This record gives sequence, structure tokens and C-alpha cells, in this order.
Amino acid sequence: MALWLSSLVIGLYILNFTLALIIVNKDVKTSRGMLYPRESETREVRSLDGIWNFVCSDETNPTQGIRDKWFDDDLSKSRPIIPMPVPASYNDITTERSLRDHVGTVWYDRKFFVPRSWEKDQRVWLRFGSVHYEAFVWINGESAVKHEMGHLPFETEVTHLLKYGAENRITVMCDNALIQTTVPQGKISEVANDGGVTIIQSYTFDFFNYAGIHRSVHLYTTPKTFIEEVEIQTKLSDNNSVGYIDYSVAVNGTAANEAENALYVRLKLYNREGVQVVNTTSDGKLEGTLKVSNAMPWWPYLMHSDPGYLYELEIQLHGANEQLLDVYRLKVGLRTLSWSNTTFQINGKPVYFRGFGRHEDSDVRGKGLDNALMVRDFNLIKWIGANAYRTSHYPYSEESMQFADQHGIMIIDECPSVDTENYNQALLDKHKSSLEQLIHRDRNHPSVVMWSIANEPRTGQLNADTYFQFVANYTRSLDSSRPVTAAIATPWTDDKAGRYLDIISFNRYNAWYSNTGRMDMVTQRVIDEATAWNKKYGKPVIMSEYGADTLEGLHLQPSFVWSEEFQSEVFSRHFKAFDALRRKKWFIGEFVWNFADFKTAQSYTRVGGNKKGVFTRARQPKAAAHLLRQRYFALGREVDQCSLPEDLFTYIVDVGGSIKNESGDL
Ligand code: BDP
Repeated sequence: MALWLSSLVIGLYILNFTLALIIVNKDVKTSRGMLYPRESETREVRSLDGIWNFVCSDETNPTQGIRDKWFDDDLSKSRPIIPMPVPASYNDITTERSLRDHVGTVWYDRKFFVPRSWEKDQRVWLRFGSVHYEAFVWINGESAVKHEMGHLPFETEVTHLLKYGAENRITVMCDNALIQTTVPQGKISEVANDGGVTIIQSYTFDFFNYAGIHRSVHLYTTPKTFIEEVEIQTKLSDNNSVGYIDYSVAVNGTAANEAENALYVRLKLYNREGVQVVNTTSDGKLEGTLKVSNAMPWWPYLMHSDPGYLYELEIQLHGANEQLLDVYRLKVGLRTLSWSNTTFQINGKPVYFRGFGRHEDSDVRGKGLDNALMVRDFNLIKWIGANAYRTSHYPYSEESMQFADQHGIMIIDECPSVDTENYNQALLDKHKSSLEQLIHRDRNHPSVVMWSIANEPRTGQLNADTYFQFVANYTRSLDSSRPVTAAIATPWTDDKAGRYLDIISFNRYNAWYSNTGRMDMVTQRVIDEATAWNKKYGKPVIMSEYGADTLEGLHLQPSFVWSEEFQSEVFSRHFKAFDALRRKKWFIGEFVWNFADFKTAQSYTRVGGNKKGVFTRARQPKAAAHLLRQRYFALGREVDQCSLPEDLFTYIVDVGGSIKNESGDL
């Protein structure tokens, strides 16, 4: 190669590399609307859940369906279809390995009727609770909406695409491919196999890349001029006896565009008994503050005898001549969050978090929404005395967020960024967008007490500093009423992101990934690491993951890795560290990894998936669950004076007094 040519190539290479290093804080597109679909006197909701038709594209030809316009007619005309439940991940529904491990696009369609009555004076919206990872949607062959990002809702108006009083067809193409600029990241490669080549999806995160239409699909109507956004923030004063709700409503549609000033909202607040406690109207700005006397605060589970108290806020949109245009109802919990460098408080009371990292995961359904599973999970959370969980490692269903509000379970709400690395501009923009969509969706939930901007990002890498400064500050600019955290596993010595967080969360697997089996190397290490994080950043600290894989039914004494005894002992060694740390006020919480066993990609370190669950995948307790229950309730008793369940301790013997040992009473 001529010298000039090779210097040109090297020059271009360096330029390319340098460009990749430069990341700037660009504006990202913000989401609109997407209030959870609720019926009211002005709105109707119809579910499109059920059994849809399904076909899989060839992995080596993922765009064939687009080129051949499979959306123009029933999918059954293009390929043999199979039945597929919605909502559900498609991976574990059939017995086919090829579908379980499929990489690329799959297609769904179904027919539905739209009543004639929907044609007049209203709008119709199509809303997906979530599709993983990218979705393309057609109605009657016309493109309706496209959305990238799993675990988050999206919607579009379809008024003009529907046939009224007639049958309609909806077609969805879903692409599960993860690359270096998706959130989360993955890699696609072409690898030789026995018969030729195959497409391989790899990823470093430790849960199965389930895909499909994961949450409910709804059609709903709104009036022509409608309530598009509601944002509230609450606080309490006067010893929690007076509540304030700052509200702001955004309206869209015909009248909104023509005669904005004629619009106003009437707000009525009802208490749990259905008694109206506030009735007020806004000015033309559609924002203001409601004052609630004799307020009933929203308290976390076990922190108060009446946790999860919710009011109902009725928002009526009125137009010219006081005409009632639209009505939307929202549950509201009155609470104040505050935090400092040493504490996190709710309604002025310091919080000690005791909970879990979790997954939306179960047999057959994968990550598909399932109400039976959701209710069982909350029953287990309450049974065990936990007061919080982190939505590791992506946003959970809206239905579960509502449930957490009702039951007083505090949520650290995490965006879908896991093992983030190779920082680049496209990734930053999408990461910020994932947080924007998350905050937009969840900002009104009292249960959400913290935003988690990433799980185990590679925060020692080049660019991590600028990248997380942008991400954390962006999050704060969207919501300054909640603290920002990230679950970090980078050694504290190398971490570059912690200084942009309000609360430091760290994940560490002493006696499991490091010093495997060494029970004598847990307690002091946990104390030392938590202390080092606190010293480095001067912020409150949470241990957001610790644990050990445990095969249900495997008993080994003395404890040995994978046995039930081992999990209990690992927990116990951590409890000792946590108790030493709790004396230092800045240590504010302990989260076990994981609530239940869950599926992962195939690997020789995983037996049918990750088995660090305190519950099995079928949601039955392992031995350690009983131990954890005793600790969580004991903490509730000590910190929040909660009462203990009668069956917390098993009766053993009546010795007619106390049993003594050398160090005192047992
Ligand atoms: C942590 C990850 C979590 C994993 C866990 C494990 O945050 O997603 O499942 O390790 O290996 O590093 O069990």
C-alpha cells in the first residue's frame, strides 16, 4: 500500500476512534400521553389480549416479511401460523428449540371488531404495555406505530386507520436482536454450525432474553379533546397532618388547539371510604395545588398499621360553557421523600430498606404479565416481611406498580440498562430515552422512591465519568423529588460514577463469586466495602445484591456450595455485617439476590437458570426464606415497631423459664 494511503487509513481509524470517544449531552425525544387505560364516563377500554396468530421469520432473512408485505393480508397467507398467547414471551410456549432460541423477527396478527358507536366524536388509541425489544405495528395493512425498548409502554392514535362496525386486523412484527447500541446491549454474530452458518445472539447480562408481546394490548377511546398528561407531586406538613398535591394537566385535541383559554379542570379528591375531601377548579393553566386537611399519609408496609393509603383523584376536563369533556381518575398517595448524605426518610421517618432484587420471570410465560403470579409474589413479599424491591433489571408491569402502591411496597425503579459498556453517543441517547419513558410512566406512583439508572455498568471504563454525569443529571432534571442510584459492582477504587449518584448501591457476592465457600470471609469484607463506598462519596449506602445459588432440596452439613444450608449461612454472615453497619446511620438497606429462581442463557455455571432465589421458580420457599422472614420481621419490629406474625417462630419446648448458656439467655 502506498504510504499516503496507509496514513489515510490510519488517520481515518484514529478519527473514528476519537469520534466514538466524544459523547455529548443531546436532547432526546420525549414521550407523550400514555396514561394507564382506564374506563370512565368519557372513555372505553377494550382488551386485545388472547390467542394471536404467530409466525417466525428465517433468522438469516429477518426483513423478508417487510419486503413481502406480510402485513398486507392475514399472516396465514404467507406462512403456516401457530397459536400464540398474548401477553406472554413466545420462547417457552412450544417445544421447539428453534423458537426458544430464535434471533430476529417474529410476527403476530389477530382480527377484532370495532363497534359502530366508536366512529363518532371520539378518538381511538392503541396501546401496548410492552413488547420486547422492538415493535412495528400495522392496522389493516397501514403502518401505525414503531417503538424500540422493551418493558415500556407505547401507544398511537388509530382513529383514522380503523373500520367501524367492521372487522379489523392488527399485525405486529417484533425483533429481539440486541446490539451494542440497544438498551440492554448484546452482540449478534454469524457462526459456522454443522449445516452452514447460524446467527448467534450473545449478551453478558444474567437473564434469558425473553421476547414477544409481554404485556396487555388495549384499544381505548378518548373524547376529541382529552386529558393527555397528568403529573402530580405530593408532600406533607404539620406533622404529616396536612397534605399537598401539586398537579399539572396537559390537554390535547380539537378544543385544546382552538380555545385553550376556555379550558379548565375540576379536581375532586376522594378518600378510601369514597368521601369527597377536596373539590377545586384550576385556572386556564391547568395546574395548581390541592390542600388536604386531616391527611392520611402513604406509609410503607410494616412502617405503619395502615400502609399504602391511597386517595382517588378525579380529574374532569371542562370546555367552554362548562361542558364536561373528559374524565380520568388517578390513585394518589400522600408522602414526602427526603434524603441527605446520611439518611433517606419518608414522611420524616428514616427508612431501612429490607427487600429483594427480582425478575419478571416464570415457567412457560417467561416475562409475560400474569396476574396470578403477580398477586402470589406480593403475598410472598408480605409474608416474608420485606418492605421494598428493586425492579432489576428493567421496568416492571404497570399493574405491579399499582399493586405496590396499594400494599405499601417501596420500589427502586430501574431502567433496562444492564452491564453497560463501550459508551457511545447512540447508546447514551437511548439510555436517556429509557429513563425518560420510565419516569414519564411511573412518576405518579407513591411506591417509587428512587430511580436506578443502571445495573452493574462498567463504571471503571474510559468515558464512564462523562456518560454517567449526563445520565444522572438528566434523570434529576426530569424528577428531582426522588434520589438517583445505580447498582454498582465495579470495585470502589475504580468507580467513576458514584459521585453523580445520591445513594450508592453495590452488588457483591462474597463466598460465592469471590472466595467461594469461605464463610469466614464474608462479614468483615462486607463491612469494609460498604464503609469504603461511604468514605469515598459521603453518601448513604445500600447493599443491593448478595446471595448464593441454591438447589432446592440439596442438604449438606457442614454447608457446601449449592446447598440450602449454604444459602442460609451466607445470609446469616451478611446479617451480621448489616447489623454492624446499621449502627452507622448511612447504611440504609439490604437487598437479597434474588426473590425467586429465574431463567438465564445456557451456561455451565447455571443449572436450569439462576438459582439464587429465596423462593423457587414455582414460588415456594427454600429453607433460607424462613430465616429471612425472621430477620425482616425482627428488623420491622426494631426499626418500625411492627407486630410479629404468630407463626414467625416454631414452638420447640416449654422449659418453664429461660434456657441459659454461658453467655446468657437463649
Ligand atoms: C449480578 C447481576 C445479576 C446476576 C447476579 C448473579 O447484577 O443480574 O444475576 O450477579 O450472578 O452481578 O447471580
